[in-house]
Amino acid sequence: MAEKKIKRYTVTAALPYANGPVHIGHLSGVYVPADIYARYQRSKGNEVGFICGSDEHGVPITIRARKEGVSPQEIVDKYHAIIKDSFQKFGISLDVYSRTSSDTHRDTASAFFKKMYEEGKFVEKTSEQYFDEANQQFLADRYIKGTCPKCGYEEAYGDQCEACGTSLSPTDLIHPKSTISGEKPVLKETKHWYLPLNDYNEWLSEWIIDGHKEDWKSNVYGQCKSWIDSGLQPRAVTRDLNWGVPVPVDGAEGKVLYVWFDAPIGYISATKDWAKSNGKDWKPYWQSPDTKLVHFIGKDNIVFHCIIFPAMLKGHGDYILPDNVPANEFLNLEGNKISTSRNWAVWLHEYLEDFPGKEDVLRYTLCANAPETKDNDFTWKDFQARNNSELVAILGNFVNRAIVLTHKYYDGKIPSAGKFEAIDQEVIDRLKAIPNEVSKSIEAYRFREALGNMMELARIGNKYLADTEPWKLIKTDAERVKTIMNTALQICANLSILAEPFIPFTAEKLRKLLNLNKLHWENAGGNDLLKENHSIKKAELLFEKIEDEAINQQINKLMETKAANELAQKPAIPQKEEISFDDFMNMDIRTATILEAEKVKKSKKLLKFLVDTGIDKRTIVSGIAEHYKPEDLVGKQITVLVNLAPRKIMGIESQGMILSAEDKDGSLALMQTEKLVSNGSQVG
Ligand code: B3M
Ligand code: ZN
Repeated sequence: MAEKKIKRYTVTAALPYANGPVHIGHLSGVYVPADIYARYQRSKGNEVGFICGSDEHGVPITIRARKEGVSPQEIVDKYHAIIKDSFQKFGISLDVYSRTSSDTHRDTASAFFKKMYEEGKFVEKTSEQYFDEANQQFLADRYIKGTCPKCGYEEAYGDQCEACGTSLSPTDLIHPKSTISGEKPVLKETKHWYLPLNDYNEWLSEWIIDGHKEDWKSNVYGQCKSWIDSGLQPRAVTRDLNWGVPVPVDGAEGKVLYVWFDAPIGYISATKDWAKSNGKDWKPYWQSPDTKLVHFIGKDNIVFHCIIFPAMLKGHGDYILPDNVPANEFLNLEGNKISTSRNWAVWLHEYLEDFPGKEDVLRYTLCANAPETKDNDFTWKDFQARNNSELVAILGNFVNRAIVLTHKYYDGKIPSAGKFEAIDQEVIDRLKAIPNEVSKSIEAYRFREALGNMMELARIGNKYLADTEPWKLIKTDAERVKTIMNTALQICANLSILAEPFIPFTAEKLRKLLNLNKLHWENAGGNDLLKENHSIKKAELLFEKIEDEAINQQINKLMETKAANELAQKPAIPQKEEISFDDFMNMDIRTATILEAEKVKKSKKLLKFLVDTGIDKRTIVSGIAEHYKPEDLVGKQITVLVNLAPRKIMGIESQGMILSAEDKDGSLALMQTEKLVSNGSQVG
């Protein structure tokens, strides 16, 4: 295999924006497959740099900061820490998790731009862009809203209408307004540097359309082909923004590198950080032609990694190009698109808290159901089923049986194998073949298939024990059982190798149970990994059943999110008919304190109050018993409509009305003044 010669891999995983935590969509699309690949290559003995870091520049960060009323730096500090920690706990075996706000990155990105600039690789162009006069700043596309010219939606962004999906440019918007000042922006001239992608069209066409038709995934290839076929246009690589890597040339004050120019260079700067702290040379990872560079990304990043970044690398001239860009499609959650803003997601840091010790269950589910060729759906029921009927019932059960029986019959020592019968030989043949099948699938970036191959070995093991029934045979043919158990245990040892890229926590547990040092991929396939008389540890379950309760809790959490989202969408009740000033002045609303409160007998809804209105002490009956306990209300100052005609309610005369606001969901909030005032103060 040609594959064998390549010994160095630079594996990158898309840099997550540090404007929010990581969710299962990110994991299944990028980080789980990238980690499987990196672990596999390490297990093969290859040199691997598995590179990632936070993407800390760009408009999404500044928008989030503005929303939360903090600085962009505070936002990126917060999410960088959360993401880094959760990746580490989830076993994403990154060699480095760096960040694009680092000095290394600023220097690397600056130098990259500068070299290209000095060699005349950019085109300078002046154009008119929207400017917010109140704030004296140019507006990024996302900072401009207006009416969509296509569908009339009034809140369309300057780059896209989220109602109809049309991609827009800010000048397409009818009635544009700045989301910062709310004012109408004006057009103003500004100078920017463009990467003339049109000059790279022919080269990209040769490199991708002719060169990677066979080995790139069809979704990736197809997107690239359609971009290239429709003719590439120059693309601005600088922005008017005050957050990012400053454009390192004279006359570029107030300008930074476009985030999609600086972010992929982040892979290089992260590699430098890693190399520096490990006494390595970063250069071979990016500059040796014998290095295989692989970018793991989601489908929305394809154009940046397959067209723009390669054009940058080519234009710069010192770097290798990606060998493959195995982008995945998207993962949905319970039938709906994952959305950060609508909180429709399973957040990694929350999962880790809710399911301690079950990292591998999520890793397994996300890989088994990965959106490799089309969008896929994550459901909690599927998660539970994958755990209970695959991990527990097949893998866990097989390993447990093998270990328990070894202790029962041989005091925990590996028995020797005698003569192999046909059924043993068949199993051993599969054992020899499966590692290559897993390899082939991983090397073709078909991780679901690879996981399936690995699990097939566990299935074979399970079936082998069920067919040979050593627990029965032990009474009649103890010699034969030794061969069976030896073979079953060799399968366990092989599983500890093959499972490692996918479910590394389990693989480690299994190694410990088998009392084995870490084996390498090349050992896989052997039926002598456990030597005769080698002692293994007592059985411990690899997986536990997940009960309905834990699953229902997660489903309920999502239901609550859904209800909250629907409520937020629900419009306010329309305004009532107009009234005159006098109508309003006729209402006498006063502050009052609740002196006594009790339930009205035989009524679910009513509470009876004695209130001090400042004018008098009077009785009021109010229908708020479902919202408040009477004892919690005593002593509270509230507001009362005091000149409402008295009414008899359940035989009690009510002299006024306690005022409250009813929320969209039907819950109540009592109307109170902003600070305590004397009872009887008029409200108006
Ligand atoms: N931060 C975009 C994203 O999360 C981006 C990836 C950068 S990779 C260089 O979709
Ligand atoms: Zn629209």
